[in-house]
Amino acid sequence: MTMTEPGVSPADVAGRPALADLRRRSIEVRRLILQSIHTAGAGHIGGPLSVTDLLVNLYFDRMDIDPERPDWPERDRLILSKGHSSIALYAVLALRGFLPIAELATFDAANSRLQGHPDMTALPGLDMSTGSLGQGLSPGVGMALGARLRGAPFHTWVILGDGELQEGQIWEAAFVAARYRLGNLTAIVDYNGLPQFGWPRADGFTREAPIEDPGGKFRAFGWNVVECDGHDHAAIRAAFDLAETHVGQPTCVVARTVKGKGVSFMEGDYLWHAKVPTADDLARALAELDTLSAAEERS
Ligand SMILES: Cc1ncc(C[n+]2csc(CCOP(=O)(O)OP(=O)(O)O)c2C)c(N)n1
Repeated sequence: MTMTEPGVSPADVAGRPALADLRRRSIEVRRLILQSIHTAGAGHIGGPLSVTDLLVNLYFDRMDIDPERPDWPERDRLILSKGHSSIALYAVLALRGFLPIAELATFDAANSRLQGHPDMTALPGLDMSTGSLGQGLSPGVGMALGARLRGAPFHTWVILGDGELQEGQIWEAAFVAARYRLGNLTAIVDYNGLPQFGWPRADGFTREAPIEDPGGKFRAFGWNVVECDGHDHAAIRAAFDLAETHVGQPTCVVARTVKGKGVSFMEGDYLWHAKVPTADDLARALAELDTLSAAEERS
């Protein structure tokens, strides 16, 4: 397994956004997630905060996309297979210019383009409708195969939850992707170790990680595997560089993450999987992000 660690990867790279800019974007996205869920009075929160840095890195540093032409045939594709984390994707798309930031206030409302799970028929910029876990890697295989058949240069990225890896369809798709040697396909596992529930036991539920060693399992299916800290933009950048340039095999990036990342009282607490912050929770959470922001400005 290739490991990327903070400090090992190149830091700021000519022609690419500064890492500090990516970190600032991540803080802004986390603010928007918290505010939107509070306003909606509904939504998942731990998973979106977990996947934030991965999405920011993809949309601000990696993917070849154009907000003016969301249906541009040559654009890179992104499938958020863990679709319950939609608010993180909406916030990133808004900051990237695909929709007005103010529209985030409609999250999860009737007739909004921003439903609790992504609806590609409602919002330009979404490459796949998701929400029923386990189904996102299969269309990713189809897109990557289609790109090869058309001779199109785009790369397909699919974000999976580690709880989601318990779905059998993921492994059917993993098998086929390796068979077709889809080097233009990357699966990113948001490896936070916490799903919604644990496994039932006589004395209640365990809180064990839903799946052990996802990298080893993808490797056994014939994939190239890279591991990184999923909250360190330099490490994510280095891992995505390796994934995008690898040929002859699809790559799985196992990104070690923390559910609820960025808000101390939500981090690593499964109860924040889908809980709405009260006004007091929101104020405390935003104050923590302000402190992070101030530290970032000083550094
Ligand atoms: C097929 C299916 N079963 C159950 C659910 C309900 N559900 C939504 S999120 C979730 C837990 C997902 O855990 P994980 O993939 O680890 O995501 P994360 O921890 O990053 O939020 C479940 C069971 C669903 N959306 N789809």
